Amino acid sequence: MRDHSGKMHVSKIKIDDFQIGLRTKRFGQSILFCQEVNSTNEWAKELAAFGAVEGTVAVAETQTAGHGRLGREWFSPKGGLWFSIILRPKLIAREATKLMFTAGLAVAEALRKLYGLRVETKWPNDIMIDGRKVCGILAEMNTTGEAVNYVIAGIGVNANFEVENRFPPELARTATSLKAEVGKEVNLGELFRALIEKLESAYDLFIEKGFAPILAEWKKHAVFLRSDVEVMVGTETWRGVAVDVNDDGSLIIRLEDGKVKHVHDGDVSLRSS
Ligand code: BT5
Repeated sequence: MRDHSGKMHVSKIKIDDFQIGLRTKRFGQSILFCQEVNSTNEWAKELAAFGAVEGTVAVAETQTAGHGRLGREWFSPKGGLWFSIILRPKLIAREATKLMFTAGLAVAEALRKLYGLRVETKWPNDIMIDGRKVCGILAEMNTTGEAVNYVIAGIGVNANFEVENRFPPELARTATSLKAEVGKEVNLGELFRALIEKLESAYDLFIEKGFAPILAEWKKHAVFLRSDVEVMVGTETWRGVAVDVNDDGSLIIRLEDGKVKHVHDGDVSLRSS
């Protein structure tokens, strides 16, 4: 297999496992693999700019510069599932963040169904198991004026590695992997196919019926709701109760002084009482 930089590598990913038996109409009909890339989101942006069709997926075995929101580092060792999918929704820019919830719902449902785990959604883009992050989602868009040209939905799942061996200690305390939660290595091809199938069905639901049914399902997995939380927004920290997620995707918190605040971007952590 030839990687993104043109070098030949033998991959641990079994490519056929990813594609054969995939029950989708558009998503994953075209899949590009490489052993190592800076970021599958950056790679997918290039593919989208060259006209790659909706549903095209870029997968890598490792990322050297995987990133999260605000350019934060995303650790992407071998054994994880790191991929990005190109979406071309007819949306205006401010609607595109709803795709992050759509993808989050798809991931939570796929992991629940495959492994029977109590998988949770946490605002805005985290997938958690027992309070630890197992997956992060990054939606990045390209626009002309208000119109969205394409959205790259990047999904990173800690699959077959031990976080204790691969992550710095403070991150190992807040992260987990499927291997740790399931008690054995998972089949990456089966996981990928389940994720892509759920992503297509959730995306189609969003496009046909709008955000309401997605958000309603997403909230069913959102264990952090009605809990005491701390929300970091830039350098500010807000404390209160996470009351709800609004239909524009913002988090509604009731602050300790009783005032209600809508937060559009930030990081939530649960406060132990
Ligand atoms: C995210 O950002 O959670 C989005 C992560 C998206 C990663 C995928 S992998 C495929 C595609 N290619 C990319 O380059 N990105 C996407 P955010 O909410 O900003 O969270 C980032 C924070 O999560 C970091 O600051 C760390 O604290 C923590 N973190 C980093 N790597 C992690 C990991 N592998 N597992 C759990 N937590 C991690």
